[in-house]
Amino acid sequence: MSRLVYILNGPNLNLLGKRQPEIYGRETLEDVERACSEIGSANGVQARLLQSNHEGQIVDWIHQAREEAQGIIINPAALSHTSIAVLDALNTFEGPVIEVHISQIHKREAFRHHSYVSHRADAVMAGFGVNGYALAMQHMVRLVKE
Ligand code: DHK
Repeated sequence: MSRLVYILNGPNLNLLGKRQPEIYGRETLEDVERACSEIGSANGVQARLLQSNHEGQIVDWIHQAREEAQGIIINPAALSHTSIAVLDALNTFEGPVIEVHISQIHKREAFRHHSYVSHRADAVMAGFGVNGYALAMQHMVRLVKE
């Protein structure tokens, strides 16, 4: 049976590669999608990367994932630090959830140190740059095949 993993991205990540490259690097979400799809297809797992600047859209995609995905990788971006709605939505999802932060949020401003999403995430990546998505995908393919 083929497996599907959602890779959800929150506000401002559409500008990845252009936005504050000294923090987030020069690679784009398209590069992330390519890297994760390669890892997925080598392991019989499909990756679907989605990005929105709107909290409700992220919530709706998590509900959609309940119906068709076996795992979620999520970079909630600023919603990490503010959104109980995203946390509640993830709590309705039964499969594995991996949270990704491109930057090392614990080294940054205090308001970035707490993530609501971490209350649900089974694993958290921070500070690996965009490679954090690929590392998360490598782990996720193992989890969804178990
Ligand atoms: C991305 C953002 O947009 C910030 O709001 C977070 C996160 C950190 C990241 O490192 O990927 O605080």
